[in-house]
Amino acid sequence: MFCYQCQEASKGTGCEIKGVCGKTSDVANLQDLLLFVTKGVAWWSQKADEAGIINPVAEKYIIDSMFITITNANFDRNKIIAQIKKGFEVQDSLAEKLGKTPENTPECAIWRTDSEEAMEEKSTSVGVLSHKNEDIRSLKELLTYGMKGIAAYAEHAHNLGYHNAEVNAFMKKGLVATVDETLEVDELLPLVLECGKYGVEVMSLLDKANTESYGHPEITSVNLGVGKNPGILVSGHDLKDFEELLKQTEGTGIDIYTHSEMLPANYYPAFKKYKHFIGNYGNSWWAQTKEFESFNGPVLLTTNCLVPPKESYKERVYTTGAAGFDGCTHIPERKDGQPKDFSVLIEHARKCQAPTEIETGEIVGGFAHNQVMALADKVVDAVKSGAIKKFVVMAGCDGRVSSRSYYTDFAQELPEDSVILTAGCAKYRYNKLKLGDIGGIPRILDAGQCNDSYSLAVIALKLKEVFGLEDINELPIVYNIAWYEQKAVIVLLALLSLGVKNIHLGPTLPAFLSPNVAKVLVEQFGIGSISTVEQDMAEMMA
Ligand code: FS2
Ligand code: SF4
Repeated sequence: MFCYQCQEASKGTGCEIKGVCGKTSDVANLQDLLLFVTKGVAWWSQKADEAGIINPVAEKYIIDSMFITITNANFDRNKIIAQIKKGFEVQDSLAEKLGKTPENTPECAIWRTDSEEAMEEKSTSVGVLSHKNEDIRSLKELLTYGMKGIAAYAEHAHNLGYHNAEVNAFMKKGLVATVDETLEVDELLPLVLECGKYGVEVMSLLDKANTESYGHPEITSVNLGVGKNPGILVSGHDLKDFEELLKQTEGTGIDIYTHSEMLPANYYPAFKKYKHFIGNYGNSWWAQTKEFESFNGPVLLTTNCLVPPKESYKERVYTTGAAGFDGCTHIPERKDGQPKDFSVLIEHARKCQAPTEIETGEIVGGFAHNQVMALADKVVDAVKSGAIKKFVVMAGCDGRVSSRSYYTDFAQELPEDSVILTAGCAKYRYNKLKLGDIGGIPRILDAGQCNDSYSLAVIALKLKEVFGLEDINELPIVYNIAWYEQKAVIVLLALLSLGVKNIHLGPTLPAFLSPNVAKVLVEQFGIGSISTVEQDMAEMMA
């Protein structure tokens, strides 16, 4: 195996024996093969588009398969093998519709086997290192990881009935580009930036899907304590799953709590009306090995954010959608427009004790674009009067490494006339600090999940308009972003495509950036790493 797609890549270069995330070598290789087959599906699907053949099954397959390979999503070998086989079927059906095999068909579009052994063998030769030139490899992987992020957001939007044909078309174009051996660095770079543009598109689509389905997030005090009933804890990012579970548990005596990236579900008007929705339990994804234990009840992983569960609570872990783990019960997909059936979790919860309280109190969030715009006058006045001197975007991811305490220290050391804009799980490094407010505006404004970084961009663009500025970089906004997995890659590319410059990215720069590609990002966009809190503070607050 060789994988370097996340921030915790072993030794800062790549995992080669087993993933730091817990992914085994065979699963990592099979995920590479799944990507290979998915590229074949993209190739056939593009040909079908050219011939005017509509192929939504292929488009959904591409989204699902890419999502499955995101860090901490799916560790289930059998599920990945089944998805590879499904890919062969999708390819065959497109080939049949097209009638003949076109010339220059790439290997990923014709390779087939039924044998697991042959899959294992093939899987070792189609991974990251199959690209020999390190700059080409770097750009193709950067593009691939950006598209994995797009796939995740497209999947959530799809679940709510929202699609964007241009985003789907770009996914195919991007995937096909990764198997085009003739492309040079100067042709791949624009594709990476185009990926960022579609990142903005897909986040906008998901924002529309979420807000039209569940209302605009609003200022909310989220309870951190627990009730007396047994509960179900929901993690991951999928709001449709969350809604269906809320409906199915109403009146059952089972309470619902959010974990990690599901926290922003507390901000949506449509979910607040459920009395058995108690609040948020715990912290960001990596704290789950302790917090799932003390929760005592079943846990539903709707997407990535799964850490291989300990035996002590594994039988309480359920997966659905792109998530999967060998030995954990998987809740099947919706069929014929019917909701998913969560009754097995409900029955399980009935036999469990109520959660053990690990903290009390409240945190405040819900500052997505609509809510911030409702406060626009206040915010603009505070900037004009000098009460707010800087906005600091500290969006992105949290992770296990101890050096991420940098973000807690940075938040704590910020001058009192600065406001943090956040989204994603990075916030857990500082969202329970008492940073106070500026004239009633909290100093930490949480827009929501990682995809709600879109809200931060909307807010920035609106402020640019209000202040009559030419360039988004003239705003008193600085960016100190933390990354961990591939959704953060698309958020970063999206910000670059909007023209944002001088983003600080930490805790370390991606291992998949070759020195030359990193140099381009530094020269063209001013991307920088982080150093010490003192030094970065002096630079960013200047
Ligand atoms: Fe947390 Fe980072 Fe959300 Fe992941 S914000 S680790 O990309 O999907 O979460
Ligand atoms: Fe390693 Fe991250 Fe890949 Fe897991 S996802 S194998 S931790 S680089």
